[in-house]
Amino acid sequence: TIGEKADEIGLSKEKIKKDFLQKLFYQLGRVPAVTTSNDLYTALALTVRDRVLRQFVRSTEEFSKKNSRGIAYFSAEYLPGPHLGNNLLNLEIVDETREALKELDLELDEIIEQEVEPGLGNGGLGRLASCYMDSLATLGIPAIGYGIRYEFGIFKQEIKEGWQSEATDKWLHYGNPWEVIRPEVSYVVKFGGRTIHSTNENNKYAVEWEPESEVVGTAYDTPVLGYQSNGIIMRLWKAEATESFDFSVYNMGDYYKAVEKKVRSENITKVLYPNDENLSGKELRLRQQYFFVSCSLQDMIRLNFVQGRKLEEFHEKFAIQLNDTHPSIAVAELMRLLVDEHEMEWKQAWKITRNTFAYTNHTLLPEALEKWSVSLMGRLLPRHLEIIYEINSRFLHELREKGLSGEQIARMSLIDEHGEPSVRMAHLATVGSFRVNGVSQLHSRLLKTQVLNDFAEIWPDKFTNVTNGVAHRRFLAVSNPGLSRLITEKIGNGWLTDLTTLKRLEKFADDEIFQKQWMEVKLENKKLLSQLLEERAGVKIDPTMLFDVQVKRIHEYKRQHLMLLHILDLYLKIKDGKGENIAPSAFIFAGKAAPGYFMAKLIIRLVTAVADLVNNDKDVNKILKVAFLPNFSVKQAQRVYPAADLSEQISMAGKEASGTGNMKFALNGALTIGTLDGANVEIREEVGEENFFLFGQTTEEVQETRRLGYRPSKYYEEQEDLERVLDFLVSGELGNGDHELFRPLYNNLLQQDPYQLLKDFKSYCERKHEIHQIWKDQKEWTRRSILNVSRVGKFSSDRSILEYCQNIWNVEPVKLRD
Ligand code: 26W
Repeated sequence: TIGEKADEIGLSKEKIKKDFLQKLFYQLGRVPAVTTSNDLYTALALTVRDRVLRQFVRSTEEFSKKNSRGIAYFSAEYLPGPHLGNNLLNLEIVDETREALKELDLELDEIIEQEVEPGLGNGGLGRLASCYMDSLATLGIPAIGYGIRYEFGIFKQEIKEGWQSEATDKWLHYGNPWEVIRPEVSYVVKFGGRTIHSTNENNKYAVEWEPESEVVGTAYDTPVLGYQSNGIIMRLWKAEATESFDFSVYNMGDYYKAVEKKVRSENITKVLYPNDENLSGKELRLRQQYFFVSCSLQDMIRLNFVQGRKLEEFHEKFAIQLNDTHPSIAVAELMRLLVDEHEMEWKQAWKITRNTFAYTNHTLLPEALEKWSVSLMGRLLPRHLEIIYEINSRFLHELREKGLSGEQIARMSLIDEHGEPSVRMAHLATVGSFRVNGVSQLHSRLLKTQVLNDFAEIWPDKFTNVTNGVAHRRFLAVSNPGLSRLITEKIGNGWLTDLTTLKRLEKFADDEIFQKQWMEVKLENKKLLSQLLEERAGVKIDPTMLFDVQVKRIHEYKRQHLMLLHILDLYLKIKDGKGENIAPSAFIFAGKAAPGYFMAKLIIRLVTAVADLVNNDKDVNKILKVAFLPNFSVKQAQRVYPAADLSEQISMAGKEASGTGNMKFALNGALTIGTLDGANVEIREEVGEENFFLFGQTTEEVQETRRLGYRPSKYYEEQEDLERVLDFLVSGELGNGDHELFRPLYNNLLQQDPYQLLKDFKSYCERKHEIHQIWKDQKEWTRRSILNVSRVGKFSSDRSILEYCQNIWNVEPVKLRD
């Protein structure tokens, strides 16, 4: 029977309870009467991990039987979010576990709360990698995610006197029950030194790399479970010294040297760089990139041999997806391994390399396109620099034969000769890959016509698009149980594996009873977020207000300050007694600023200043509230999206590659106000233009504005409202009477305004006005909310991964059944 089966594989309530108590006793040395919350969490996590590992082992067996092409996802960042709740959902044992704990007088949700998530990424790119892991597992693709096990992840953000302050993220402090250490899976990685070129005894040209130092990388595996059965692993590398303590040392001096060496080696995986934009010349960052790439490629070559394959078949056995250029040194490293270590001919090695890699670009921002100075690369990776030069000279030769102009060839070269010579990593990745993709239709088009235009012209078929998607099981099923239940009641639970079935909700959009239930769920979610905001931001918010939300990394191009200018405009109107058309609104912000990014930190300071002003003004605070939720993370995100009414996606057109928060909001029933940027374009196409609040210039208009010589002060001079709001920034009424506090922002907007806020301000305010009128008609708002959810089926990461399978990797899902 089903019950017996569940019992046998540990999925029954009884089995879960028994194992939980055993873990508590035997692994933690505790009995229920004396436990800390962390003991309870750890015992439950270990109980669940056993079940996850079982699925993983079975999938691995299944995959190796099929012997299909395996996918290695190379990413310097992952943001898996809390594991426990997600794994319970995927194992389909949420209720059983809740019951089992209840019998022990314990509350599942409280235990889930205890988890500290791995913050091993900055934002969109890292979270996307984890969404893809979820879908790869669910779809049964033989895949492995390679990355770095940072000891300290993205900093913990605190707000002190209105400013962001950073604290270390000690995510491993309480231990990590989800990972399995594999001490036997470890590789040596070399750095520095010199190369020796010679002709060996067989008269073969050979290069030897005599490094200055070495470190060892050890694998830490975290199983990632897909929905209902499959499991894959995320394999993260930790750096250690080659011999941690050399006991053969003869004197104390040597002993201390050995200790120092150990410390220096372990530095490599100490900390994640908290930048998601320019990061020039940081040697440790290049060390991190090379370290994880080298371990991963050595691991794959070992697997290739274990499976009895020839190295010549490497590209048939594997495809490697490069998550941005961060791992792109892999192109040179694979060449080195094949040519130098395995004595393969250059031509054959190059063919294998070019048929192994595919590259995803995630940004058009010029300052975020990675470059490494030739001198740094030569010092740290002397052999790789030679290989890059060789790849380049052959490539440029090809271009000359094609008859390209000198100018064009210089533009395409892997080496940038302007100023300090440097290696253009995006060019290396493009030349070394069989496919290059952008992450939304608009972004892929801009990639082809602008940033990588020269390459697209010679290799049109290399370029393609895969629009991003999100793990809807995490961002709807796990994080919004109320809405999930309501949806499942109406259309069944098929949406868990096929999000497009949400379409079936469409016919209930006008159903008044359904609308009422829909509103009730949203209100419950808003109450929960209100509680959180009261605890964490000290702001009391009436849950019936319009929740108008912008959560994402703080960046000028994302224009959090455009939203702030509008809030100040509303504030001033209310003060003038002209607030009658304003819908009571709570403006909610969250997001981290790179620690060295002054403008972004000043924008956070402006949020807290506006919050102080608005929340403490008796004339205003019945109508407006402003809150900054500190330390945005996957965990926080899961509480924010379900409670949002309005999603702010207001970047300057042409700057946001895709955005993925936009999808998470829409999936949870928020309407969007947005520009025609990134995936907003496709969201609008799906939900219908009448259900999307569009404003601002298009990418082409933005570029035209710039070409004609943009003068932001013109808008200041022409628009009274705008003038008043901008002047208010330096009036002393914000930030405890300090006139100068926001002067840099004021000057920047009036003098340069690189992201054209002033130009888009008017159309943004007009749209907001319209939104406030529609909000007053709650039925109409709810109808649109239902339509939004029913039409965003496209944005599941399952769909994205299937496109990668078909258009890039050429693999088919291996479905595993119980
Ligand atoms: C050099 C340091 C650095 C670190 C990270 C530069 C750039 C990055 C990332 C590429 C920034 C990032 O997360 N990009 C975002 O990727 C998402 C997933 O594709 C997109 O949805 C976002 O639009 C894009 O900004």
